[in-house]
Amino acid sequence: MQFKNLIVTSALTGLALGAANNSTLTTATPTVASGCTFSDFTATDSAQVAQVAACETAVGDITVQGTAFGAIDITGVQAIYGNFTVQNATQAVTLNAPTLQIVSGTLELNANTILATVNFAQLTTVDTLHYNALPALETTGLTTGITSANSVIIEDTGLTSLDGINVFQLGTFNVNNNGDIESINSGLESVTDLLSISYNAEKVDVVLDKLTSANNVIFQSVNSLSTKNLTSINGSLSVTLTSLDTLEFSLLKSIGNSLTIAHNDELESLDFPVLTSVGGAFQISDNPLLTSFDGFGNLSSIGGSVNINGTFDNGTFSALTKVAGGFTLKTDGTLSCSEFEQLNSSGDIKGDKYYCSGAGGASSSSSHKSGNSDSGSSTASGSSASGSSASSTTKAAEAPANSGKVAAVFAGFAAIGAALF
Ligand SMILES: *[C@@H]1O[C@H](CO)[C@@H](O)[C@H](O)[C@H]1NC(C)=O
Ligand SMILES: *[C@@H]1O[C@H](CO)[C@@H](O)[C@H](O)[C@H]1NC(C)=O
Ligand SMILES: *[C@@H]1O[C@H](CO)[C@@H](O)[C@H](O)[C@H]1NC(C)=O
Ligand SMILES: *[C@@H]1O[C@H](CO)[C@@H](O)[C@H](O)[C@H]1NC(C)=O
Ligand SMILES: *[C@@H]1O[C@H](CO)[C@@H](O)[C@H](O)[C@H]1NC(C)=O
Ligand SMILES: *[C@@H]1O[C@H](CO)[C@@H](O)[C@H](O)[C@H]1NC(C)=O
Ligand SMILES: *[C@@H]1O[C@H](CO)[C@@H](O)[C@H](O)[C@H]1NC(C)=O
Ligand SMILES: *[C@@H]1O[C@H](CO)[C@@H](O)[C@H](O)[C@H]1NC(C)=O
Ligand SMILES: *[C@@H]1O[C@H](CO)[C@@H](O)[C@H](O)[C@H]1NC(C)=O
Ligand SMILES: CC(=O)N[C@H]1CO[C@H](CO)[C@@H](O)[C@@H]1O
Repeated sequence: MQFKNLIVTSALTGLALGAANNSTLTTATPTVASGCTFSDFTATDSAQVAQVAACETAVGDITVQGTAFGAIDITGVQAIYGNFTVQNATQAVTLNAPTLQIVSGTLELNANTILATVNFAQLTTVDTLHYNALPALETTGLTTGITSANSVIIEDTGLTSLDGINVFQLGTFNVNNNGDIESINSGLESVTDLLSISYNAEKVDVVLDKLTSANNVIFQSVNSLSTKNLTSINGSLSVTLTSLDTLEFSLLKSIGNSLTIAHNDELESLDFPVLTSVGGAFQISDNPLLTSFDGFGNLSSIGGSVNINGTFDNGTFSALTKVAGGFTLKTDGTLSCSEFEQLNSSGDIKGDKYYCSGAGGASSSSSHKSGNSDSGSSTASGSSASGSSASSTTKAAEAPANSGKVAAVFAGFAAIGAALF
């Protein structure tokens, strides 16, 4: 009894600290019927699943796995205080949990290769929702929808759209490698750690119009993107390998770390009208149809280095007064270097390196400018972010969009990881 109460209490505490936004569920002490406290319980046959299903409230970590079931049914279970995992149930076609409302730990569906129907009709609360390797699953089964969670990770599924994620704030929202997904539409307002939408179907349309604040943000291989309300990104923003023709962040005021816009084959215009500062590196590279980098009319400060290449006819930074790192611009369009030479000679580029090659030829200098230590703190963080984004795009470029998905996704994470230091 003592043991049981301890588990229940700690599960509830974890939930309350983590994600809870439903006082009814989180302050009530669950009544646990006898036989409903599990300790690392693994169900491999239907009788064992029935043992779980007999519990309105179950406490402990429960795993269902193996080839014994075509259907997994836990109708009757309302709350699981612990983790609930269904993995490697390779014969299961359906998972029925119509009464389940809360899983205080991780709810994970993993490597269930023919699972086609999931019923989580009343599920609203989880700490982490993780769908992985579910090629036959086309809909989430979240009818009411998740309203309270810390992390949502959806990878390698057959989902055609992602809905039912109606959470106000998440730590992690990571949707990757879902080859059939056509739309991602969420009412998320804030993502405090990582927002990553990568390598899904090329046609995926992403709508995050309620999102106002995020930390690290990765958009890779998306077809369209709407982030109308996004005003601040505390970490880095990376937009790569997309088929966007225009990239617009109409309310975005600041990016805490680096900005990377690279390998977007159809990108023709950029619009960041109110962006005033980029805390780390600034990189625009290998976007073959982008002829202008006008669109940063209010950008006054870049905390790292600038690296821009392409076929630019136009491009200006009319408000820029400080670049903490070096400056490299290569264009084979009609844009000339004169404006940037002025920026350099007026001392606004604090880094050691200045290089510009444009319509009028190339000019460069690399010197130890007095009063600037190249290992100063802000410069150092800027240049480390620059190094990591450069290596990430190099890897992405080596790996063709389809065959190298996993490697490039890891490269993206490596870049974020490095940028955090
Ligand atoms: C809980 O929900 C209410 C309204 O639905 C919202 O105002 C509040 O910020 C939420 N709290 C958390 C911790 O998400
Ligand atoms: C909390 O959960 C209870 C039981 O599911 C539900 O009736 C109630 O509407 C929920 N409250 C909120 C604020 O979501
Ligand atoms: C629940 O799952 C998470 C990750 O999936 C794991 O870190 C944690 O240890 C699990 N909880 C318990 C009590 O095993
Ligand atoms: C998954 O199931 C197959 C066949 O039953 C088995 O060979 C394999 O080891 C299982 N993998 C895991 C991770 O349990
Ligand atoms: C932007 O956020 C505000 C405040 O949350 C909201 O009223 C508005 O509808 C949002 N805009 C869009 C396009 O969703
Ligand atoms: C970003 O930083 C601001 C200021 O420190 C903070 O208020 C906000 O919650 C942060 N947002 C995220 C999503 O981390
Ligand atoms: C453009 O810049 C990036 C990052 O510095 C670099 O990796 C890439 O090779 C450059 N591309 C061209 C065509 O110079
Ligand atoms: C700079 O931002 C202000 C609003 O803060 C806006 O009115 C103005 O048009 C912007 N300037 C440019 C050049 O985009
Ligand atoms: C850049 O500015 C520095 C002075 O701050 C100057 O020494 C250097 O020659 C300039 N480089 C070019 C290519 O104009
Ligand atoms: C949008 C814009 O400013 N376009 C200009 C780009 O540069 C050419 C000359 O190189 C101008 O003619 C365009 O008006």
